[in-house]
Amino acid sequence: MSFDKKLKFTFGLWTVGNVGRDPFGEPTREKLDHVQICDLLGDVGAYGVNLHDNDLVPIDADTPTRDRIVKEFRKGMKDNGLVCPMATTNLFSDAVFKDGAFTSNNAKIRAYAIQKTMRAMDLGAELGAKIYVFWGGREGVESDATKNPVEAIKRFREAINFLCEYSISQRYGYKFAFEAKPNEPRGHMYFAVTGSYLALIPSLDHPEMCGVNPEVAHEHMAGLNFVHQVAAALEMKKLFHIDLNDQEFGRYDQDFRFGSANPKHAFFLVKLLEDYKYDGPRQFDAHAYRQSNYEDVKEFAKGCMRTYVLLREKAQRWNDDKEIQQLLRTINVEDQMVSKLTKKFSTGNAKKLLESPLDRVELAKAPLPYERLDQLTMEIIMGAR
Ligand code: GLT
Ligand code: MN
Ligand code: MN
Repeated sequence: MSFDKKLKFTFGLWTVGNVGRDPFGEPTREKLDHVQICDLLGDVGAYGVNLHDNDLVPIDADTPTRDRIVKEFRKGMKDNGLVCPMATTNLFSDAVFKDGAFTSNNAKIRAYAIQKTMRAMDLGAELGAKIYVFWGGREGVESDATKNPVEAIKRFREAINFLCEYSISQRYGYKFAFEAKPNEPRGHMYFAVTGSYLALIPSLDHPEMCGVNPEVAHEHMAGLNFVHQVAAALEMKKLFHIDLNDQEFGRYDQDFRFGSANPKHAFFLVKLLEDYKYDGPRQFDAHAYRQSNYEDVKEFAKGCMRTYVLLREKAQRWNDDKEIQQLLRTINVEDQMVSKLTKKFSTGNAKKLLESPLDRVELAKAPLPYERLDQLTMEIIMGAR
């Protein structure tokens, strides 16, 4: 099986390598090593593989061990035609990060988190990664008695400014992509939604290097419309990476196969990415059901990619549909005269606008056949059109 490389379908080592552990149960699958995971991704026709430092190199590995593992992994990637577009740091598993990494109350832990990230950036650069993701898994609190939230933002900014300079000084050419999540594993996490990072970025020393990595599940957990979060990032030219998966609204972090829980949202997401020609990696940050064996894990991985491709075809069908296009012309009412006035403020335009005869009763009569439009959309999604 192979998928269009231009779509840049990637999986983290931690996704197809997930062993089925959850807070209530032990693993249900044997652990695969890094080369076996490359083989699995090669089999299913993926474009690339991403990693946290410790998905590949154990936290306590000495240098010869690290170098051996990296060499094996590079061979595994090469043998399977895989690239590594993105790398990141595990700043959440080890006990040292139990109260945060960049936002820890302890200056030495903050320094260790930065040091660990510098080493992980070296590793990523060695593997060819150009995108560096920051998911602040432990950056938060259970009780606001324990940490000053204003200080936390300042500490986070300081760490990122430092690491931007590190990337520049090493000529790594990284783009940083921040990933938001509202809660889990912390009771409350800072930078809860993608918009929080979009607001932080202009306050950084190198805003041009920084963007976001939104994840479907993370915004759905908060009951938000993911498509709108991604649209904001796209419009601001800040969509540097994306984590595709699925999630029932209001539940724990489920990381389901892409499109498996909310196909209608997934359709609009794919349509948005395709209409706006997003050309970064499409990472599936998801894992197979705990019941699956590795044969079924492959079905899971192929399913993520296949669903994306199918929804992409449906988005094209939607764009080509004559009746839909006719409806779009009906609902989007253009008027050159007034648009000229509202495009940019001037005292002249303001005066003319105040004098314009805009009859609210007449305007309210314009037809909005949204039921028809949405039904046609559903018929396309359901394959009836
Ligand atoms: C972890 C998390 C993901 C993040 C990964 C990057 S790790 O699996 O749930 O959403 O993208 O750190
Ligand atoms: Mn993610
Ligand atoms: Mn998730």
